[in-house]
Formats: sequence, C-alpha cells, structure tokens
Amino acid sequence: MESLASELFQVQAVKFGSFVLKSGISSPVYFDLRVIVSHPTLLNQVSDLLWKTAQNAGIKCNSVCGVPYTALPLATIICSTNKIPMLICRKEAKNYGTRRLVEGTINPGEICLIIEDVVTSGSSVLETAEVLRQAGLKVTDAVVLLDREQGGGARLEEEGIRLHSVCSLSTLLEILHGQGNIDSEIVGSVKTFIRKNILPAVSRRVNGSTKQINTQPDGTAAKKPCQEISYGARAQLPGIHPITARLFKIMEKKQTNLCLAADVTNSKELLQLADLLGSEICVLKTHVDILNDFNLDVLKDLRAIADKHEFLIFEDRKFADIGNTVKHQYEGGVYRIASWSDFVNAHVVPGPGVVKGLKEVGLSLNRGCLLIAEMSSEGSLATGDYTKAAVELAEEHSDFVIGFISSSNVSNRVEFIHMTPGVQMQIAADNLGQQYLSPEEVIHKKASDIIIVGRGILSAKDCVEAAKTYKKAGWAAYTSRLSSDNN
Ligand code: 5BU
Repeated sequence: MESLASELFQVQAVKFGSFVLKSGISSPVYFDLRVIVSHPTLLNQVSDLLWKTAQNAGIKCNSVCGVPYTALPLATIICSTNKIPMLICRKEAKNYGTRRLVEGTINPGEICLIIEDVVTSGSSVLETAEVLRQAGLKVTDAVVLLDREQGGGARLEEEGIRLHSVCSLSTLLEILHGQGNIDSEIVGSVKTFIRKNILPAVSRRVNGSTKQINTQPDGTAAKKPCQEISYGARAQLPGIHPITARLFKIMEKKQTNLCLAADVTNSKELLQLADLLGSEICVLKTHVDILNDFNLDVLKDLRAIADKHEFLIFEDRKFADIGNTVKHQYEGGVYRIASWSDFVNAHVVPGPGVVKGLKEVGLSLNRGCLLIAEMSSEGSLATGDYTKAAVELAEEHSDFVIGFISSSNVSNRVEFIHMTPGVQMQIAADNLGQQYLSPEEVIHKKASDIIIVGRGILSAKDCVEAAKTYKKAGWAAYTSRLSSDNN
C-alpha cells in the first residue's frame, strides 16, 4: 500500500490544492484515477489489490463489472487474470440494435461484484447496481480502491451493498504524510473538509431514523426510494426546499396528487375553474400567455383562490434562453411570473446558465423550479444523456430546483418531486403528438409523484366529476405503490 500511495501521488492520480468539484464546492483534495491507464504497472498493481481485497473479504461472485469508465480497465484485468466472466454496464442503452444496458452473458440470479475507483456518495456504484439488478443479477458487494469516507459506505449498506475499500482517505493521508509527500497543514485541511462534507443518507432517513426499505434480502432489484416513502414523510426531510415541503404537506393533507393543467384562454374561466376544482388538486398549472385578456389582477385573484383551497400555482413557462434573458422573462415583462407563481419550469438545453439566471430572481423569493428531463410528446429529444444532464443540473442547484417534469422517476433523490404531463384515461394520444398514460401507469409503474391532467378534465361533460375521478385514481395508484413496496 505504501508504494501504491506514493505512485498514485507521483502520477497525480491524487492531488492536493484547491479544486472546484462538480457540485460547486471547493475541495483541498482531488482524485483522478483515469490517469493510471498510462501506467501499466500501476494499473496491474491496483487491479491486483482490488481482487485481493475481495478475496480477503471472502466475496463469492460469478462475474465482475466495473463502474464505467475508470473502473472498466481494472475490471478487465481482474477478469482476465483470474479467469472470471466480465459484464459491462452501458451508461446509456444504444438507440439501435439490441438496446441492451448490460453486455456479456447474464445468468439471472448469479452474483456480480462491482469494482470502482473512488467512492464519495456511492451514487455511481448504485447506478451500476441498479442496472445489474434490473437485468436479474444479485449485487451484494462492491470493492473500491479509495473510500473518501464521506458517507458512501453507509448509503450503499442501506441498499444492501457492502463496500470494501483497498484504502481509506485517512489512511492515504497518513501514508503520504509519513513519506513526506504532504505536510501536516494539508492533512489537517483535508480532514476538516471530509468531516464537514459527510453526505447524509438523506434518501433513506426519515424523521431521523433509518428505514431499511429498499433492500431485498437476496440482493435482487432494489426499488427506487421514492416508491416507499410517503409524501408526508418526504415533507419532513431535513434540508428540503420549502416549496417541496409545502407541496408534499398539501398532497398528504388533501390526499391528492393531481395537478390541473388549466389550459383555458379566458381569465374568468380560469378563476372559475380554480375555485370549482381547487379542493381536488395540489397544483394548478397555468400557461398565462394563452389568456386573451390577461392582467395582473387576475393572478392576484388566482393567488387568493390558491390560498383558500390550498394548492400551489405552477406557471408552465418552459424557460429556454440564456441566463440574462430568462431572468428578465421571469421577473418582469407583462406577466411578472416570479411575483405570483410558486414554481416554474425550464428546459436544460441552454446549460446551467438558464438555472442560474432564474435562481437570481427566484431564490430570495423562496420560489422553485422544475427541470424538463423528459417530455410527453411523440419523438421528444429529451431522452438518454439529455435526461441525465437535467438530473445532474438539478443536483447541482438543489437549493432552487425542486424536481422534474418527466414521464417517469428519473432521480433516486427523494427530495426531488416528479411531475408527469400526458395523463388521460379516455384516449392514448391527440392528433398533434401528445401521448397519454393512465394515472396508474404514471404513479405506480413509473414512480412519478404528480399527474398533470388537462383535457382529460377540461373536455369532460362534468369537469368536477372528472377531477374527482383523476384525483381518486392518482391517489389509489400512490397508496397501492406504497403498500406493495413496503410489503
Ligand atoms: P393535456 O390536455 O392533458 O394534454 O395537457 C397537458 C399539459 O401539460 C399542457 O398544458 C401542456 O403544455 C403540458 N405539457 C405536456 O403536455 N407535455 C410536456 O412534456 C410538458 C408540458 Br413539459
């Protein structure tokens, strides 16, 4: 281990200084294990140590899978040297050919060992484990070269995965310090950083107690945490955004996960609808720019109705410009959206600037924003890497981003809310590309949180009755999801 630590330091796989991490926080230590592919002896040494760690822990496995990409060559060497079948997890399904997410021979029920270079929160290992489990494999252990000791082990444990590390960050610090590679000041600053940045296993902790709800005893398919924690419990999560907390509380209290897409073009009609259906819904979604007779007083009245019936207002503005422009569009202009809308949504196509711009206006007003990770329309381009990028952007700005517009659950983090448009029980599609799913499909099968219904209610003969029906169906799907997942 001593020589490995020194070599990792020499090749700059571990660096000390000041680095801005993906999350935006500044770290005094940085790992880049990708560089070891240029050092074949080191590559072999690391692979050997990973396999020895697995053997010392008594791990039995039928195959090995490296978390893409850094751990792929490590897994390859381990498998080739020790004659073990390897599996490769794709980050994305190909959009042609087999669309497989796992390459290699899958024998359902067999155990696959995960190999990783560095573990911080454990999320990369979890993503790979989820894909393998969905393919029918069991995942019980992961071996990692370096554990940053920031809570990844505990998080994985909660998901039924034991984490074994070749080396912990504190041991690495001690060795490098002993060798004279780093001084005590660096050791102190890294230790302080780690202590201050231990990631809480927020997705698992409800009211301070850890609920072992996601793990199957045999290590098979873990279900998404959102599927098991009630809306009410999610409202209590430490550090949850005030808008999300309010929304979850309203949903629990009114027993509704229905959002009305109030797509009408007349203000009077909008206010009448809001008052008529207010008791059935948790959110009223507006397209304020389709009103023929818009004026700000209408929104004042709508706010009053929202407070009376306890629902939130969501302007479906779909911001999609550079930060500076969306800032003006959100704050000013004719609509003054930030002054009355509890939350809005944005496309991620412009990159982080769109969120930063909106945040400059919304944060101090305690407003929230959904990112459009997927769309309900046929041929939507918001899929695969695009959806993933939306999730990453949300994680980076979770002080303002409260969740997603998506057709399914795209993030395991229970503090994010998922809202799904394209819900209707009568028809499967309209003639302009809209595609519909049922409340049961959206809430139970796809593990979303809120159904957004427009014409399913608005075009019904009796829209109050229709709203009640959707409310009931959405809630029934949610309660059956809760009970089936907690059994
Ligand atoms: P419908 O009448 O239930 O089809 O209305 C759906 C509403 O949701 C409508 O206001 C759309 O603008 C909105 N919507 C959508 O349908 N699909 C999407 O992907 C997004 C928004 Br984002």
